[in-house]
Amino acid sequence: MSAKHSVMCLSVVAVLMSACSSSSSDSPTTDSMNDPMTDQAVDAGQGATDTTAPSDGEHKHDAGHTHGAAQSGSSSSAEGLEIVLEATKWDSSSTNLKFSIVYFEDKKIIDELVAYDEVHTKQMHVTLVKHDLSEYYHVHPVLSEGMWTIDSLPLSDGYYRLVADFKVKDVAHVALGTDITVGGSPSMVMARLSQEARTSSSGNYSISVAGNTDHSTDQLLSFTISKDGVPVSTVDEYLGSNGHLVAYDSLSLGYTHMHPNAGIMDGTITFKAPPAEHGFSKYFLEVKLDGKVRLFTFVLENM
Ligand SMILES: [Cu+2]
Repeated sequence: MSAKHSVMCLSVVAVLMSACSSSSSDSPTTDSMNDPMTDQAVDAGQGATDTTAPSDGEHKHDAGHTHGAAQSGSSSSAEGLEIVLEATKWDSSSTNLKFSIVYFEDKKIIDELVAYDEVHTKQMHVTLVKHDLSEYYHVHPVLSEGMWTIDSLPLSDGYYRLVADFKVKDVAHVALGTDITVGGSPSMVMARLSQEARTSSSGNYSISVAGNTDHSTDQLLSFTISKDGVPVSTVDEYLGSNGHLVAYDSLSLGYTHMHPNAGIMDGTITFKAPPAEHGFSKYFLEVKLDGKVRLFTFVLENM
């Protein structure tokens, strides 16, 4: 990387710095990028679905780290870095989505970014959410010669927000977002959320959320997990954390990715949620229970 690139990256830190950079205690693992499907959570519908998943190998646990990024992922470029899709339109049957992260200047691509740090055991986390917030995917693409490839996903026709969440090696944590179109000419449908949904279940498990987000200060959201009505005492580590909570603002699709403040206490894991816009947000919580990653979804109104 040239000195110039480093400078550009440093300014990315200032602009897009998310609290996610606190993941430095995730030591690098041998969990490399060649097996993207092993920890792919798929929610193919409005409700939480059972997600078969994966033993995703060894992780060092960084108990007690906390991070909640301010909303991001709404811009495809920032301070010299840009996400470039191989194509913006896809068939539902498309096998692979490909993109690269590039340095650009004067509207020209200068170089591809190839040096990443692992965050939560992966160099790249991609979330795809349908604009109406009815489908959500969190996947880990494979890097080859500067190009990231996402294995095929069962996307339905419509518009999706794709957010690439990564850390430039030794520099900045960045979330870049862009939209993709699936199908010929899908209609533009946004989520019309008007009601909170504070409980979600998957199999024998159910989770309820307490707390509210605020437009001005950080707030705590507590998720209580029970199995057959009894609070659970343990959750399995997944991608180096006890839980992964991703929130989208229902109108702007602003993205926030959070991790629990500490371990599970009395069946509850707690997240610090940064300020959010007024209105409704949808939350996608992935937790690993009895060896299986499950997805739970919630709707909260921001106060
Ligand atoms: Cu996460």
